[in-house]
Amino acid sequence: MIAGLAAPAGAQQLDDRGLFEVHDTDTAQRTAIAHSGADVWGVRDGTVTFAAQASQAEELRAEGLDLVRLDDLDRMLAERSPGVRAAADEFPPGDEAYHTYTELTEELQQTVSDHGDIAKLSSVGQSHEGRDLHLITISGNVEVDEDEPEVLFTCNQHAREHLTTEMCLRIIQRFTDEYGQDPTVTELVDTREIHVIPTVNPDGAEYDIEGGQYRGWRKNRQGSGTDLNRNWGYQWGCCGGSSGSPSSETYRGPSAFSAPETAAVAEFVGSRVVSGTQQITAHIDFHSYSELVLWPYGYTYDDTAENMTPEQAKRFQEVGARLADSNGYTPQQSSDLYITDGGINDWLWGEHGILSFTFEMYPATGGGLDGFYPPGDRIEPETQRNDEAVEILLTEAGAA
Ligand code: 0X9
Ligand code: CA
Ligand code: ZN
Repeated sequence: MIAGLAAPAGAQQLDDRGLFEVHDTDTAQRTAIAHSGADVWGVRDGTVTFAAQASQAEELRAEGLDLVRLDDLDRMLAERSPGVRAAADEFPPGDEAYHTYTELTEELQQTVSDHGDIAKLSSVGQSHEGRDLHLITISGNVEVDEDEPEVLFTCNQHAREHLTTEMCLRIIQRFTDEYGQDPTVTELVDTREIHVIPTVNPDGAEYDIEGGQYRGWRKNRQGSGTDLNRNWGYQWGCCGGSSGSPSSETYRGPSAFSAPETAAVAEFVGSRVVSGTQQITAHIDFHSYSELVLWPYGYTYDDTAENMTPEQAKRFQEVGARLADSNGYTPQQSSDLYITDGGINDWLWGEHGILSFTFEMYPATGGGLDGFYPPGDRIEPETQRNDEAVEILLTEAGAA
């Protein structure tokens, strides 16, 4: 892997950008905001928080939206990262509990060295800059592909959503350290194969922290960046839920799976089709923020569509409600937020029939940069908050 790459010249800067809110939006207005090229940070109770250039803000105002300008983005980023870091690639003071890519790698290696009977470390491929896309698999007799329901957890498709990497890491630590201690954990490890990919976008995550202050970076590091969660190959680019412009924060890439990161995860998922049957039955993709439980489809407002019968839509609603009940998030179909096409849930469900959810983690409302950069002391309570939801999903994977 290539560590500590300097920012390429011409990388998109965040200058000139402001943070905005619009209150009391409906779904069509939120889709319009997302479609304008603005960078939607969070949505809660009809209030949308987003970053936009002055020109984008003007266009949205011209469309009749009532924008409130909260702050200057550059000023906020500078203020959020005070003090001196221990190392160029370290998180800033107060956030050291977050794992850099190097620290994450060491933690995963330690886990398999401590728990080699139930945990296996591999890689689904390399990122654009050549970092391994780590995969940890946890199961009793982990070296044997037993006939057990498989479950996938993915984190950190979006670079700046560092809390999600910690969420995947908690799942890994909990289902290894508590094995043989906690009866529920033991039972689930013995009867499932649990796959965890703690960072789908390691290049973006490193880029976000290595510049001396947080960059608020979202995409991968291929060219001016592809939004990985618009690059999946089901109804890719179909419906105004992504952008064809490389400078956009929701750039879908030149073709589905043009990003090595999505292509590698997709290939791994494809490799789990054994004798014509997809072994993975359930999945959560962790994002931040807004405290939501979301399910497909994202590309259409319709509850039912091709490969989504009324019974299947009902199952998503029912399981989604139970997940949300356990963590206090708000459950809804993904497109109730705004239209997204090329998202991971749509591909995992539409192509592979995997019961696939997105969790938008803490906080409910950002208002500022703490939305993406909660202080390090929030990691434990906000990842622990999802322990029960993870158990529910693992249990549900056996009922698919
Ligand atoms: O827009 C996104 O990709 C996700 N929100 S975020 O603020 N973390 O960027 C929401 C994705 C939900 N949509 C689908 N799963 N289709
Ligand atoms: Ca097993
Ligand atoms: Zn995200």
